Amino acid sequence: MPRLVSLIGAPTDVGAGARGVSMGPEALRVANLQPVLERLGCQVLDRGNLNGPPNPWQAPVDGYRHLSEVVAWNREVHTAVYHELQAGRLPILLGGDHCLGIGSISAVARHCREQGKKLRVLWLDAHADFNTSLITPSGNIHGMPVACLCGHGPAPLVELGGHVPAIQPSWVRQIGIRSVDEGEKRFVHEMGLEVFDMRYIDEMGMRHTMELALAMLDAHTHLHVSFDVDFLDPDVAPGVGTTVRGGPTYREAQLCMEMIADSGRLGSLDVMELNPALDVRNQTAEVAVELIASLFGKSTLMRRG
Ligand code: EXY
Ligand code: MN
Ligand code: MN
Ligand code: MN
Repeated sequence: MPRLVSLIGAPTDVGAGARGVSMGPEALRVANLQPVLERLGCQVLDRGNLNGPPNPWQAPVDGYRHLSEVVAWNREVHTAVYHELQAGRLPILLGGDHCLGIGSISAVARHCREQGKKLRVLWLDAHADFNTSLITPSGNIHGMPVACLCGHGPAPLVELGGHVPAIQPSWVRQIGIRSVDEGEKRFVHEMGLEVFDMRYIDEMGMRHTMELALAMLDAHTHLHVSFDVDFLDPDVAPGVGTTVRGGPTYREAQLCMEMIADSGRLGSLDVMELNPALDVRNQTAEVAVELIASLFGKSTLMRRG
C-alpha cells in the first residue's frame, strides 16, 4: 500500500523577523518535492496553499509581533493538518516561518490523543524556539513555538488544539541547536527539554545522537519531525532568514534523516523557514528536497535488512 502524503503550503512570514519565507512553499514545489516523493512510492496530493492575513510588518506589542495574524495562520494550519491525519494521510507542512509549528503540532497531538498514540517530536533547528514574551529579544513568534506548545505563551496559541498543554517537554528531542538566548537557556533547563546541541553532536557524532533521540519508539508511537532548514550549516543551506554557523554538514544531515526513516515511525513533517529571497538558484530548496527524500526512505543502495 503506497504511503499517502499531503502537501500543505503555508506561505507566510508573520512570525519571522525577516521577510521572504512566505515564498518557501513554491520553492519546494519548484525543487520537485512532489515527483521526488512519488518516485519513492508515495501517493502525493498537493492541497495547494492556505490563506491567511498579510504581513502588516509592525513592531512587537507586549512582547509579540503580529500576534493576531500568527493566531489566524496557525488556526488554518491546525485545521488542515488535523484533517489530513484524520483521513489517514501523512501531512507535510510547507512553511512559512516556524511559528506555524504550533498549529501543526497541536493538530498532531490532538490526533494522537484521540487515537491513543504516543507522540514524539524531533525538533531539527539551530534554535531552541523556547522564548516567551517576557524573555524574547525580538518579539518574533517563530522564536516561541516550542514554549507555546508546552503551555507557555498567549492563550489563543496555547489553547489552539483544545488541550493545554498540547505536548509535554519530555516528548521533544531537539537536535542541532547552537543559538539560544540567555533567558531562553534558563527556561530550557527549567522545563527539562532534551537538547542534543552541536557540542554534543561534535563530541558524540550524529549516529549516537540519533540513536538516543530515536530510543524507545514503539508501534504506537507517532513521530513528528519539525525540520527548520536553518538546522543545516549555512554552507549547504544559505537560503534561510536566521543563519547560524556551525550546523550539521550535508552528510550528517543525510544520516539524521536516514536514521529517522529507518525507525519506520514518521507520521508528519514540517519543512520551515526556507527563504528563497536569500537563496542562490534555489539550492537550499533542492538540498531540503534531497533530505526529505532520505526521510522517506531513499537510500544509496538497498536498505539493510
Ligand atoms: N532566538 C531568537 C529570537 O527569539 O528572536 C531567534 C529565533 C529564530 C527562530 C528561528 C526560526 O528558528
Ligand atoms: Mn495516524
Ligand atoms: Mn525554528
Ligand atoms: Mn531556526
